[in-house]
Amino acid sequence: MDDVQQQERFDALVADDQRIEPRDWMPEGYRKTLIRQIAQHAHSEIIGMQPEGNWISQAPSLRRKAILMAKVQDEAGHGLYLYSAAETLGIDRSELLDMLHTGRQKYSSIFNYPTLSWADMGSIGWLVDGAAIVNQVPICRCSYGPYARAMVRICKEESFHQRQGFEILHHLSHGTPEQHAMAQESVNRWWWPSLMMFGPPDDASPNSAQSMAWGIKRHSNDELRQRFVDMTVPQAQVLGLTLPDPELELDEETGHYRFGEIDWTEFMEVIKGNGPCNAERIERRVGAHDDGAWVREAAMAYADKQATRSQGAVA
Ligand code: BYC
Repeated sequence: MDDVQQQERFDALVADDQRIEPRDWMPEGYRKTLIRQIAQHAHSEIIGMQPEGNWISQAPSLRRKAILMAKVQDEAGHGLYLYSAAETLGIDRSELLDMLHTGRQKYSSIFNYPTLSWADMGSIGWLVDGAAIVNQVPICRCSYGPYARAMVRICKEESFHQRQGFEILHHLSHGTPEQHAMAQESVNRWWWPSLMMFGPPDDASPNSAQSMAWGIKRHSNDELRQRFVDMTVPQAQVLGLTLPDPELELDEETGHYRFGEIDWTEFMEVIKGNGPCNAERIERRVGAHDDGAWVREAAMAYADKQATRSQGAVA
């Protein structure tokens, strides 16, 4: 097939809601966009281990500690599925990590905020994982097969994460007045950054139109943000907590909640690297990567030895 026929076949597969697989021809822009988004997503998962990892040793009970450890391990696993999905596009994991470490690829803005209290484990689970689910469920229908399939398992695990965060906050909110205040203070800090996770407003989102035409994104940033607000407001009522937005109000006509203006200047600063914890997160990630060099070397030496053995067996 010549290039025109290849493009026609690709367009037909996307239009017909079929999956594009690694060996299929794809436009260079499609490949690059997927690498950018999947890598950013993978980086978010492994950087996202840090804010919660900081609380494992301070969890209030053995049960809470075991649950938090399992959750943080799940996030490592999500990173691994996603790096594997990105590698099917012809890029090496070490290159992706190098781009993360040198600031040439992004990770989610949300992980540049500090975790100041135990209640933050609840807010991250309820709001951050809640936002992640709303964003990621449609990616299970992404046109690129390996990304879509990775998302199915990730979304199942994220649902558990969201529930455990809700349960932490429910417990605190219905506990002592001090516990309730801790939960409320935490939700106050995480609400607006969670809304920013969905990305810039549609009229300032340079990638959305093309990504939607390619079936990588299924909904716009604003659509998903609205869906998250509509889902979360009733849950806050069940928790007995308020959301820090005086403009939050149900629009009876549309059935959607209206909400206040998001501070997009803060968002831009955070994604440019000037958030409260950007430098700390990257420094710790690079440190962990350097500390793990011996593991990678040992794994390579073992793989080389196995390969030599099996060559010997064939000979
Ligand atoms: N943070 O044109 P736009 C999780 C960037 S982790 C940082 O709308 P796009 C979890 C965007 O990359 C959640 N940067 O972009 C883990 C672009 O810059 P570049 C991670 C952001 O790609 C552990 C520029 O702004 N989830 O679930 O069409 C524990 C213009 O934006 C952000 C994913 O990654 C942001 N929030 O749409 C708990 C989901 N938003 O790249 C939870 C997959 C925008 O051109 N990703 N930017 O330099 C997506 O769905 C899309 O990439 C986005 C952005 C909706 C995030």
